[in-house]
Amino acid sequence: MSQGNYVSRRRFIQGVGSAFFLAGLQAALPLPLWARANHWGLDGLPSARDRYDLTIGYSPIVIDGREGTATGINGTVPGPLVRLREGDEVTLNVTNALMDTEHSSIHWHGILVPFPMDGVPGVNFAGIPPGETYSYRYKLVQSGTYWYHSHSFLQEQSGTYGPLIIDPKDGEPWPYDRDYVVVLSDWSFEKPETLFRNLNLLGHYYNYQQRTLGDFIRDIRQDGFKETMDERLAWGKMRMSPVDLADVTGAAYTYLMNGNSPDMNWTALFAPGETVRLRFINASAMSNFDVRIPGLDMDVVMADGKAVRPVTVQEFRIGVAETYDVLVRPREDRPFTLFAESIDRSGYARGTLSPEPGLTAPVPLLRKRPVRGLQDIGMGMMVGEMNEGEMGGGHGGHGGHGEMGTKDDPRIPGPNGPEPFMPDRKTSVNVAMTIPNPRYRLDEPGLGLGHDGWKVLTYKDLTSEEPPEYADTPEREMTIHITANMERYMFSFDGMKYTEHPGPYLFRHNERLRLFLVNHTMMDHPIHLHGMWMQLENGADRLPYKHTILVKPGEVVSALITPIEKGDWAFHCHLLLHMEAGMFQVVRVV
Ligand SMILES: [Cu+2]
Repeated sequence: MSQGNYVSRRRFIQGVGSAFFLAGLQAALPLPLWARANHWGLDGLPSARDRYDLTIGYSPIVIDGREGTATGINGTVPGPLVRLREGDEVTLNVTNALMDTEHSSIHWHGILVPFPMDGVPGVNFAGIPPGETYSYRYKLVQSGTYWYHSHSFLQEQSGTYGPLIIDPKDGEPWPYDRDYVVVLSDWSFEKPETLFRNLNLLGHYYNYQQRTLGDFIRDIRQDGFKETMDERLAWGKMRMSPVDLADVTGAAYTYLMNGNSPDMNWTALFAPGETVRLRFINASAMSNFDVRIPGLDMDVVMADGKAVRPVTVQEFRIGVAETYDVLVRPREDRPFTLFAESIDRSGYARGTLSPEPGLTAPVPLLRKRPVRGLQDIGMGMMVGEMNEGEMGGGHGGHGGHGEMGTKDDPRIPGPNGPEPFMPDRKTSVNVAMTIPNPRYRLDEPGLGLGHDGWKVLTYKDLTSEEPPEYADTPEREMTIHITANMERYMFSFDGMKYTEHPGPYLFRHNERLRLFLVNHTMMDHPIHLHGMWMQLENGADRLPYKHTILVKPGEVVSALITPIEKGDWAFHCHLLLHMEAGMFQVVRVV
């Protein structure tokens, strides 16, 4: 992890120049081998290697007959399957062939590396200038299902991502017959910069399903005039709308499964009676999904690459950047639909698990779009708690009222619970509302889930399979508040956007830290910490390891962290445009 990597990089890139640029322009096959339909899974693919050469360049992409330009890797979206082996020293040479960009980069999501290998420009390296190559070298101390993506500008949205799996050195913990990678993502023919600009103009730009006058009249009939008016005024004051589950919707996106649109129908083959491992990776820029396979139980056996005690479910929510490995055992000689519905019900990614090529199973209808109530964000009718935002003098009140008070809930750890958030003059414009009494919600599957008569995974269900490595009592507690002014498309931590230079959060090397995350917004945010694990305090006897935690509206979660590597690490919301809008910070381990 010395500066030596930079020196060797300089040496390495000498003489690279235009040869790589030409390689990037080659019109390669539109899909990499691993992502094509009708193959027999990872067994039919090359085994693990310790060296990969990846070139990020403009490449054609064809979705449902329409052609666009992607920032692919080695000419495809998603990029190549990077398959590595635990314990190996690996070399990953990444070349930036995007000749008109300032820089590109690859971040190895969830992989523990020394900080100069982590790949976040401006935080732990300088980025890869056009025409140059950066050699990432590190030793793998883990195994499981992960992914990699650009951390430069909005390149991830236009295709710079791929799966990364690490074979364990001592064999897999459970037997199975087939092994498939299932990468979920969201593609738009609009340029990512256009998506971002439109949302900055109007936070609801891609939400065509706003509530209508008819809904208003129906609500008055159901709930009475005063109740309905109070609720509408409350939402208005927060400058938010109760239907904003996702900023960018199916109106702009085609949802992809291994680079295939729903109509292209990516297909995985099985023989009846086999056990099939499906490695779900949410490589979307902005889309959380609800995944199910009608007719099949799924045993969740890994979360974020780490083995968990198997949980049998019929559905799970996967936040952006999370991974879940499931085992399924189809006995019948018939096809099954792999269905990943976007959480706002505006579209889906779809594929088929089939005993032979060319078969399809019924595709479920999209469910009704859920509407958030104020209770769903932990607000109740506490209209007085809303910050006036742009008035400049907002006082997020922190009255002691509230039946669901944090201090009274024994499931929230620590003697005091999370610290309250007090926006001041500097931060109030960035913060549309504060939640005075954040709630424990780890036993809830998420809005719109759990009412269909089948079991949906919750974070409470996750128990690590690994023996505890660290103490479960923290030496120190800190709270980070997730804040936003959605209408103005401002996203921040503790009311400060990254561009406002709030200064890094300080973690101590090898300390045992309890980090509270409090979500003061009405959206789910997948919060990702680089360089170290977060062990979610969900009451399990062995806390599950997470690199990304999907934090629900009005929720407080806590995680125990041991910062094992000194250096600067990124900490951010993994909704790409939220990160771009300011929900990003540096964690400095000293
Ligand atoms: Cu976010």
